[in-house]
Amino acid sequence: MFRFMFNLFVLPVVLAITFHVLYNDYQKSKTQAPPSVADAKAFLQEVNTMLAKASEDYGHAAWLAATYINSDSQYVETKAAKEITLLAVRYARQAAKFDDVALDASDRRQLDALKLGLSFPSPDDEQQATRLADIGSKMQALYSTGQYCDGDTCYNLGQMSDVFAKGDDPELMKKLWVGWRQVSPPMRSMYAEQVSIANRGAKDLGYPDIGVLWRSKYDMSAEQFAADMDKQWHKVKPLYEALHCHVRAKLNEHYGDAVVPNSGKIPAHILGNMWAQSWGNVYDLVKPDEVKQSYDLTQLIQQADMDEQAMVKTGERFFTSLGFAPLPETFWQRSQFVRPRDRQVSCHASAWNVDNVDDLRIKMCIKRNAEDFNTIHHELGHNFYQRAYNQQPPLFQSSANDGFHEALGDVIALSVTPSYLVQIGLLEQEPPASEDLGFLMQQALEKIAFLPFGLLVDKWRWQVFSGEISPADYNKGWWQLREHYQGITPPVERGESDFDAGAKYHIPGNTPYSRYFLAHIQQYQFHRALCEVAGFQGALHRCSIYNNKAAGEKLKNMMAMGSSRPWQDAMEALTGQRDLDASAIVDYFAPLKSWLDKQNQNRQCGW
Ligand code: X8Z
Ligand code: ZN
Repeated sequence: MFRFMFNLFVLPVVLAITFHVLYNDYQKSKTQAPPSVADAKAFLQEVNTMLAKASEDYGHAAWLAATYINSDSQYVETKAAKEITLLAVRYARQAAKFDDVALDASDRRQLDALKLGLSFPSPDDEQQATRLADIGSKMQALYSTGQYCDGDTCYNLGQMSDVFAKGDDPELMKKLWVGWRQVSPPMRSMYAEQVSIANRGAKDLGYPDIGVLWRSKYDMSAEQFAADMDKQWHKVKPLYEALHCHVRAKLNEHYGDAVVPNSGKIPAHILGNMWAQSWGNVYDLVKPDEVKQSYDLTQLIQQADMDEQAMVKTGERFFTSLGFAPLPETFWQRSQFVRPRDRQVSCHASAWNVDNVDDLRIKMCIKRNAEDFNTIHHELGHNFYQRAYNQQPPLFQSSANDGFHEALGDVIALSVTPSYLVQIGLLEQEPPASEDLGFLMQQALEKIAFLPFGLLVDKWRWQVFSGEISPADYNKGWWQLREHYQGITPPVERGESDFDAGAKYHIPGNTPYSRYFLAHIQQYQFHRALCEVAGFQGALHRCSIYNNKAAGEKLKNMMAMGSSRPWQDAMEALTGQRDLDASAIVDYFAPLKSWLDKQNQNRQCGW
């Protein structure tokens, strides 16, 4: 997660007083004459100044609450969250006063950004804003401190993930799958209350519900956005179905009918991941037989004695090889790389720019494996993006759309190819082209398997926000989507005393999720364009832009735009295209798709 301006803007008391004075001044002047262009400019100036300061203050509180979870840090963070929410909501409501003023495109865009900036707006009311902040803080702490004890053996989420990654004990995986989900029933009523408060906040800003607000952030209508998501999904669905079919057959071979049936949906606890959202850990069970000497990046990292910090340094070196300046000294001093032994922290990976200038940090509990090596690149992508747009006015200090932020580091990770690993001395020699299928399979298990999950998380929320799924049906609605889109099934019966959506970080964390679906499509478009700039010829999965300054320059220029222009402009600057285009991801995986289709010839696919 990267830091979203308004999610995290905060205002200290001193500034809050100033704000009320200015607000009152503005109200008075409003009764005298209709607002002018100059009024709007003055208003934007004030908003940018106040929100920048507020965001920095909130950043420190939120960092503390995420890396030192106790009642005091939660108190400080809750207060800060309430203040920033109220500030942003009040400014956003004032923005409407300029609806009829003829502003230039940039000023108009800043006013729009102000209205759309909060993911969970509260009504302009102290009590409701306080409750909203309180619930948010409580749910996140519940999630981050969640654990499950089987007799005397207790597991935190990281330890449970290790068991899923190993995959050698289906009974234990089932136990932990159920055990982890004890974290969320206590969130259920809080979540319903939070939704109803934020829905009132969204209405006050002119949106029917929070879902419409979320879908309105993409420089097109909310309806067009939802339709575009579905359109992209339909283009990649055949690839997902082919992968699903092969993986199910192989898991069935390995675990037997009693654990994984050879038809229908795949049990969710057997795919190597707590949420069955990416399947990279089942690679060994499903890899093509003809792949003989595929390397294991986890092993390479461990054999090279790379520690956690060295993994981050390696990631940073990729960015500097493209021409980006190295991370500041404070990054190394202030980041959280490993899980501390002496306190509770949030381990879900995130990237921060606490002062919106150069106080960049990542927060992870790194494990020395390939998955976290990828995540490091993902998080550093956020950091380099944050720095690249720090010259923009605060209201434009974010990515072209939220999918861009999520795609940036992933694009770099796509360049972590065998030839790159040879270049940096992790791998001895590049495997022959005949081994490419293995590489593609590994990538597909991460990226293609993710797509339906990336799509459905917000489909569920959109329905919850609109009331189509009522609190009484939270779990039913969740599993209908999981079964329909992913073709997976819970390993044990679930009911409405469960709240399985809440056992996924982004639900208690209130982070919109469509961004990851977009990112998974976009990153292949970006990769294709950058490889072209780099003059690379050959199959896209073999391209690495490591060391290529021209590709770096192209990327940096796009990043520096922040959100100052419609995302289509940023997309065009980078790729020459103005639309999302799933043909890049489809082309990238084309050789694997042909192979999968052959494997699946005599299988009954689908669920
Ligand atoms: O949450 C993340 C990042 C932080 S923005 C680690 N991701 C999603 C997830 O873990 O569910 C990256 C991929 C999807
Ligand atoms: Zn991210």
